[in-house]
Amino acid sequence: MNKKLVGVCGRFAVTAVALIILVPSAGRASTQSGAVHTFAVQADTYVSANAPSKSYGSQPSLKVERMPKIAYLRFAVSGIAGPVSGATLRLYALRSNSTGFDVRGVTNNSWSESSLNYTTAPPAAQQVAGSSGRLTASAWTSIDVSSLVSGNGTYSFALKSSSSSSIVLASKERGSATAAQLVITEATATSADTTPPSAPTNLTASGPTTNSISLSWSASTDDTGIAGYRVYRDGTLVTSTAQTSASVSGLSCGTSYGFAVEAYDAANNVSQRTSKSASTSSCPDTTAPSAPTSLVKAGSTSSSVLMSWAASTDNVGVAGYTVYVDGTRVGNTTTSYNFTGLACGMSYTFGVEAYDAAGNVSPRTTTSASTSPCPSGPRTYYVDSVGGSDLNAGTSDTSAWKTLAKPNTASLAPGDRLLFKRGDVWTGELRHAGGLVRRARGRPGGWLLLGRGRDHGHR
Ligand SMILES: [Ca+2]
Ligand SMILES: [Ca+2]
Ligand SMILES: [Ca+2]
Repeated sequence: MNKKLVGVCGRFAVTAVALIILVPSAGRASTQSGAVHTFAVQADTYVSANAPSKSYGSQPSLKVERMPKIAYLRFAVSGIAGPVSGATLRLYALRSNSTGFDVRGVTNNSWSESSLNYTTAPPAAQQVAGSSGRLTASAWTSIDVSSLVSGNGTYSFALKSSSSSSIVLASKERGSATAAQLVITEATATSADTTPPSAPTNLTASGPTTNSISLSWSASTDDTGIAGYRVYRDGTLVTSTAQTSASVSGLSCGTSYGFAVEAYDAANNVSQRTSKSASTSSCPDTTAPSAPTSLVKAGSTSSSVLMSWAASTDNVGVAGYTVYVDGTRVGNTTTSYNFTGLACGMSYTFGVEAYDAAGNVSPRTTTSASTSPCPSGPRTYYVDSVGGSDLNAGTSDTSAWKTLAKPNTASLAPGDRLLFKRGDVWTGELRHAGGLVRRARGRPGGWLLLGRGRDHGHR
């Protein structure tokens, strides 16, 4: 096959200098709007019914007439980026002709100009794509074949005529300056934009939940306008939007992700990506603390019990303990609690639960313990105006009361005794529950015993 292809579109050789003058606007499609591409014919020949087995592919001319003689031309179209707005077949007439020829499409592109003859010629379409009209000798004629050319690909055309005299056109063997051409114009709107948008800025992640994060960013700019944005999560496209924000869902709790956003325009020119890392909210705590252990009585009085226990553990952290006495909640604390207001000599069931900040509660640990026995027999109280204190319990010489106010208001039972430090001085009356204390007598150990409780034994 003779493939002496002379392409003007971005790959013309020195032999095509003359064509630059003929088609000055030829250039690269991707950088011009309404770019024009000119393609030199790839193969051309004609067939004749007078010599059905003869091939004319190497002849310097193409002949067309009613007899019939039919010319075939083939073009290879490439480098068209966008839609085609127009296609023109150009042929150089060597003789004038008043009738001219019609152009039809040929779907079979596998023919060879060196072997094509009338017998083997592929059929031409019934539909006429365009007509040349009158031909002038030594001049170009142009036929609109836009209906046959849609973009890149191979195209074959058949030229037929009702003229009784031969139409004679230049074939490529006559020279590249007069060889047939197919001139294709790209649509303007979609051929112009090769400039990508600017990268989105100020990418911000906000409002994290356990499974979603909101993203927002400042709009990109573009010479022809932003068509939209694509959002990526760890490099995987997750959504496209025309807005400048997006919510990415389906995430895992307590996890860091790398997000990126890019802008694109109508021609799908894509900006650089802007990225940002962000984490979802921490996973919810649904695990309860362990039950407290080693719950024991650490001390007691006749009206209180001090309980202590070993700390519970938790996947996040123990926030506190709830304590119970005989099933009644009485308060929160750390790893000990002093239960007060109890009756003397009684057994109680003490319980404790651990809880965490999410409100998960451990099983309750319980144990029984008793208050100290109830006091029995007469009680003795001490009053010391020098070394005592009314904040003391008054039940021993080292915890003596100080003033008369305490013995005057103390709840005394029959047989109870009040001991006053010998040598001390008190001002005022010593009274108790309506009756004066009457008797006093000395006693070893430096204390003065005053009276007997039976003198005012009512309560
Ligand atoms: Ca030829
Ligand atoms: Ca653009
Ligand atoms: Ca927990």
